[in-house]
Amino acid sequence: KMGTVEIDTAVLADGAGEPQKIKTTDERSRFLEVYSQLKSELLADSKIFQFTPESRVWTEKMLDYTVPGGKLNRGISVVDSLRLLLERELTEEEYFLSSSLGWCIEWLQGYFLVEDDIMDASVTRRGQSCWYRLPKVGMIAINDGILLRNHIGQILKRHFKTKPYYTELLDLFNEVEYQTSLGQMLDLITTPEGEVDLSKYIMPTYLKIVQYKTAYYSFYLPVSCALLIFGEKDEAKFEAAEKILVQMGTYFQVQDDFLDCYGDPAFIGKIGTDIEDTKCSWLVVQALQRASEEQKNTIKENYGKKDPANVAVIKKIYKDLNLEKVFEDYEQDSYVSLIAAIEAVDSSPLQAVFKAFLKKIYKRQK
Ligand code: GPP
Ligand code: MG
Ligand code: MG
Ligand code: MG
Repeated sequence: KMGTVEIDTAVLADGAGEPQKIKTTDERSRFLEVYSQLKSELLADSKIFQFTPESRVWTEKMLDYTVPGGKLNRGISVVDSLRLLLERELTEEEYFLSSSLGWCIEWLQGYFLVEDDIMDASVTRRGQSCWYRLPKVGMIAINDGILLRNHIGQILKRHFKTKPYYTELLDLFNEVEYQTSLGQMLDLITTPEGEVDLSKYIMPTYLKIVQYKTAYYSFYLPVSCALLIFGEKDEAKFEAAEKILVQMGTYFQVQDDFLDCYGDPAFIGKIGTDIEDTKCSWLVVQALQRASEEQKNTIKENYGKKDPANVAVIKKIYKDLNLEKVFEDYEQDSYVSLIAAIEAVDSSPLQAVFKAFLKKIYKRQK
């Protein structure tokens, strides 16, 4: 189902001419084969650790539950980006390397989501119960997240140790994880338990949170991974990528905040908790910019409460303020300004990389 918007066949220009859905399914299953290989390698006994039968079963279940079940946009983008940078089809080795880095990003995402769902007290994720909510898992999920994070180092060591860009790669993953945890900190300390402080929900704070908690790992990281495999040395290319991809990641998180309230849980695979969790969401920031004094008081009294009746009051105010239309306009404006920024980049392969990424997320429904 998710295959319909994923791959820009025109940009890929592989000339095979088969229907897009089949191509996308193939792309996904080829990518998943690499997951199976990386998983088997991690589950094999090594100098570091001899698995007991129980621990091997636990790890395999945990991986299958937390790593491959998402849209795989971030991971597959490494492969797509490398293909666009090289302007040709990938060799077996290039495919394997780029998809392995893609999987490292999916592992990182699995780790973030396992921990984020605990912190946000979320209930569902990717159409199933959050990992920590399974009765047998509970707080073991905290350590499972730590394991996922450490699997990345193992994968990188196994497959990239001899590459000239190994140090840069390790540094990139470390830097981006640090940035994401800084963003997560801002997200969490802007929403303390108890008294709701509406003065915190302003656009500069919002932009800083989302740039750090989402944009770096979701957008800058996949493209930077592709640039490293490609052998890019020019720092200016990475900087151009950062500038545009942070902007794109901001747009992506605004969509995430919008879908938290307006998305269909059955389709987006998760139940929104931003209102209950007092989050500095794009919607509440927009609402406060438009609310009357009376509406502001109502927001203050009802935001951040678990009771569905309070949540409904907030959603009613969003409706009265016509935030759906505000979002529609924002989406349009973001697209126009991103395209303009992309067209100002002085490298056409890089432009193609950015456009392919934008195409995957523009007007997404999940
Ligand atoms: C997503 O925000 C943010 C992350 C997944 C980063 C977590 C970082 C850590 C260091 C654990 P979100 O809570 O809005 O995402 P979702 O809506 O998917 O729960
Ligand atoms: Mg969350
Ligand atoms: Mg969160
Ligand atoms: Mg969210």
